[in-house]
Amino acid sequence: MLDNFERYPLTFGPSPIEPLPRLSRHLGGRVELFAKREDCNSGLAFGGNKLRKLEYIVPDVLASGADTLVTIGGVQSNHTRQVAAVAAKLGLKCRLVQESWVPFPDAVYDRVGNILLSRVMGAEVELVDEGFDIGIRESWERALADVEARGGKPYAIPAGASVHPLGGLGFVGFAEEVRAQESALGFTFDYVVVCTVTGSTHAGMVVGFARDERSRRVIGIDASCTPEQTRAQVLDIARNTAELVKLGREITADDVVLLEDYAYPVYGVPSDETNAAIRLCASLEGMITDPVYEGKSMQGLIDLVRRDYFPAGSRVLYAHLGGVPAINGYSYLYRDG
Ligand code: 5PA
Repeated sequence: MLDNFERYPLTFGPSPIEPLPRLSRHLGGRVELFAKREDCNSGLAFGGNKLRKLEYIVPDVLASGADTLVTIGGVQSNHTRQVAAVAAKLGLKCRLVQESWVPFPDAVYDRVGNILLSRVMGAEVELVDEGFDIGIRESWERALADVEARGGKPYAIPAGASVHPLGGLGFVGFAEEVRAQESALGFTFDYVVVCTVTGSTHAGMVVGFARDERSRRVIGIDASCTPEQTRAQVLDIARNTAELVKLGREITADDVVLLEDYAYPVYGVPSDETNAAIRLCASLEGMITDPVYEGKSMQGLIDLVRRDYFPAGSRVLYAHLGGVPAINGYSYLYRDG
């Protein structure tokens, strides 16, 4: 589906799929759980889902002649960290707008984890006192104008690289990659579970899995806590991406499954149930998930298995999208494990 698009490799190659036998057994053994490890997909600053998206955006960056990547996220954004790594790798400058999306009081929240890594990689970090919103932000537009005013040539990457016209392609590729891995494994997955916030990860999967009519088998777990906006953005990106790759059929609201039950209390703050899921998965599988994104989709996965959402015998693929560095910003929560 992606043969006509240029790709600049930033990842190691296909990310591994591994079984989660102890977690599967612990949850009753009726379904078989697997993880696709996008969290260790690259040597660039710990990797993650944005690198897969950026592989299809970098050719456009290089063609544009820009000298500065400009993007936006919360203080502990994984996306901004991955953009900083790509800028370093390409020899470009990087300007990051980091807004106060998460009302979290940890004393070192703006010093450790992702933001620390971005600073070490040489990005110019600007802290802005604005709340959570996945839309286009004034602060980001100001940063773009500022780079220009200083004589630079900015390249604009929106939050999560999502509403960029090429933002959905990377996870169309994810579906193609899963299909190839399925033929090597000798079976297919019945469901894919994915964390959804700015939308292009989920949207790319919807389009990629539409090819074998599995869009509705992609179970999005909302972590934005603004699910209406997230659902609309997933649908929008999926429609545009389907057109771009000439899917040959319309994507409709029916293709997008987004569960809203796990994002509480608010974006970026884990509930007791999220923390229990993080601890359970870590202690049974040694697989770490974070309190903002993957902990919430892990909570969703565990709850759905317990509630028999997946028919007995199902094989369920959990897309682990990365994000672990942020856990350092939550040190007080996990001081006793
Ligand atoms: C993020 C996003 P989408 O934004 O493509 O829906 O992906 C959700 C997601 N898991 C899931 C992890 C680890 C993520 O980092 N992160 C954002 C960030 O600024 O880091 C874009 C919000």
